[in-house]
Amino acid sequence: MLIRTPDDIPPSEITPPDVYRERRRFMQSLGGLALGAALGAPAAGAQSLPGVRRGAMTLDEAQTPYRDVTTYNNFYEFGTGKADPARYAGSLKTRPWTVAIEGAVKKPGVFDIDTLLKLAPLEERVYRMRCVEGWSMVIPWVGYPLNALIRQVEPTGNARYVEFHTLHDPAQMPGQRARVLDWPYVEGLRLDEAMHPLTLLAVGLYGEVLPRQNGAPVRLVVPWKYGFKSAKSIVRIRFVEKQPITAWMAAAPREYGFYSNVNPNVDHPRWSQARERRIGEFRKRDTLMFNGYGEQVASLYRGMDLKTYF
Ligand SMILES: Nc1nc2c(c(=O)[nH]1)N[C@H]1C(S)=C(S)[C@@H](COP(=O)(O)O)O[C@H]1N2
Ligand SMILES: [Mo]
Repeated sequence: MLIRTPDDIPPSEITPPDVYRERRRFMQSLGGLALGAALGAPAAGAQSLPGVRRGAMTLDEAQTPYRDVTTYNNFYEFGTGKADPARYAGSLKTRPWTVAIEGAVKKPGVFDIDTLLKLAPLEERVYRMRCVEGWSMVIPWVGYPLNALIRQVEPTGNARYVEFHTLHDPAQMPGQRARVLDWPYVEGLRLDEAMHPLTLLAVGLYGEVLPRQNGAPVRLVVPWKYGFKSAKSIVRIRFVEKQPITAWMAAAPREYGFYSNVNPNVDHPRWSQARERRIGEFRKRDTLMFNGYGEQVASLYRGMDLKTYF
């Protein structure tokens, strides 16, 4: 994000979701490994997640093709190029995996990923995702509201914010050998934002286990905020009293604030945030306040000057 790339997206092929699914079914019936890879279908052997029900607040908008969702990524732990995560994230070991719950909670502990997967019913939630760089996607996530986990660990009265830490292991994450950010990647939310029913703990997309480049095995999805708030490959969740300093705030405090709510009226210091390019489309769209989720989240910020608290 320190690298300016808002406008250099090649218009990619649009595959309507039903055509996509049909094609995928066809290829699966063929067992078409090479063909599937060529067309950008889920990798053969990608594990589907059973028992996923349709979640609340899910969109009917056309979904960004699987290929774009899984090959055009930001995941600096694997390099700063958009194609790097898909190319290099194979070195990430997603089992065994644990998530430590720490800080101001009555029941701290370490959750195994397979326990976490069964903590609440899995839902499909189709959400808009708006990157601070000026592109957007519509992604069918699989997961459950983060508040299901938070309730289980019982935050104390001192828990006002929640920190999310990505794995720090340069052996598995070659991008961490470069000092683009002060690793590990840390993000944060106010407790009420973390408890909001829109905020997801995601473990899959397009009905399948989360690809590594998208933040396997577990990530955050906060759809009314710029994409960088949605930390990937989380190993630690810490409840704290003071507002965390996130990795992006530490790197460029004038550019990336703690809140980072999608806001077409508050520009990034180096570019406008008024419009966006939906991946797969040519004409730009107007960016919506809170990424179109204002009805659900505006009340969280009542009385706050969003230019000050950007
Ligand atoms: N750990 C970590 N999480 C991260 C990032 C990152 O570099 N490292 N990039 C963020 C940014 S800038 C965006 S836009 C989204 C992209 O998610 P996607 O690749 O699944 O679309 O992940 C966010 N989460
Ligand atoms: Mo982003």
